[in-house]
Amino acid sequence: MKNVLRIALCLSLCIACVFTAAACQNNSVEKEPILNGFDVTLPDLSGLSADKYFFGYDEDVDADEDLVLKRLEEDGITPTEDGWYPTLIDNFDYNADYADNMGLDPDIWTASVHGVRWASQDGKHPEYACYWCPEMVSVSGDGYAVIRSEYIADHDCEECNANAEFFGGSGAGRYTGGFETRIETPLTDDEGNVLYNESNDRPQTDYRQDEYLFRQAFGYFETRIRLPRKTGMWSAFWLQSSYQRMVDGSGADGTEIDVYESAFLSGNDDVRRMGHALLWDGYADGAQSSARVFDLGDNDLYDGNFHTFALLWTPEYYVFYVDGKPYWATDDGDVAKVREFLRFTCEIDAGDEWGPHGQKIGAFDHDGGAGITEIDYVRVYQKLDWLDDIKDDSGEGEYSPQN
Ligand SMILES: [Ca+2]
Ligand SMILES: [Ca+2]
Ligand SMILES: [Zn+2]
Repeated sequence: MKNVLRIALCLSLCIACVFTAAACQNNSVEKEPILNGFDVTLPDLSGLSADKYFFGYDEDVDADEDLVLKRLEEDGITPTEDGWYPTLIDNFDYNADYADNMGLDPDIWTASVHGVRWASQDGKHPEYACYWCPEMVSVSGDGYAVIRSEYIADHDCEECNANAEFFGGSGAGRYTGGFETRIETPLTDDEGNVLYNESNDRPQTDYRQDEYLFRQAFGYFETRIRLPRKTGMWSAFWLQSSYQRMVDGSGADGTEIDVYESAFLSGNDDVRRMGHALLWDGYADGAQSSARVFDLGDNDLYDGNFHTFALLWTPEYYVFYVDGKPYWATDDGDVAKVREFLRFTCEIDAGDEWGPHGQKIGAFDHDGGAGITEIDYVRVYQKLDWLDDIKDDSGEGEYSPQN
């Protein structure tokens, strides 16, 4: 169960708006980039191949310049003059060997686990909840990772069926999902049965028990995506730390970094907006966040074309880019110094039509086909200069409870 994003978006932005609608309507949309004097130059990656590459995930190597250079040499890779080198390049080319992992390279990705993402807020229609099922993730012959978001009247999946008590019992529901570089395992009882929270029907997890296929601190993260053109849902590319919930007054020990959230397909005047967010110190008492929504001018992200979304994460600040243009540069939350995993996820509204960033996103249409999110590639690079600044997870501070 992935409640991180939901809680993040809800508590900090969405639910807050439900209860403070007046404040919500005043949510400002920035007309101009906010760069705060930081150097927002895109890294010069020319000379580096864009072919598929995976440095691997090895904390005994990834922060040691000598060991990094040794491995790169073994892999036939020479860093750029500025010290940039690739760590994860996946173009999502179809590979029959990956069929058992929803088409995704099992060395890099897991499909996000089953769960009730959002309980239905329509009492007459409990099946209007948003469910996550790995079967909504696939890789197409066109070379795209695809996440489907769809109302399915007769959803049929072994694990969904086995957990019918949590999935409405009829197989009907609003289904979507995601994939990530984390291995999340819900907590189980002695007999291996998933433990659910009685209060909200969500599987119990403890993020401190997460394992990873890939994590990185700092670098340049770029993805090319065709956004889903359907109301009542959104997609996102984000980074997360399993220690985001350690409440110590800082995000240096782990910050949710929302590179983009496509929540603005609701009304023609809204489609040229994009939101970016930072959230740290959990999602309950003590939770802190910083977010901005920008007016993208003539750039319509819902024109049916692919668009790029990128993050430059230095030890001192973050820069958020859309189609190569920097919109927000900030050091809010002290800037995370720890390794974080990657996530691509979709969300469906469960009845209140609120999305992230205090935006009404419309009702999710049960007809008219699935919302299709297509990810052409993700490319991650690291810079040699920054390896010394990587910090191990401290695990200090108070762990923010589940909510
Ligand atoms: Ca913290
Ligand atoms: Ca591709
Ligand atoms: Zn399923």
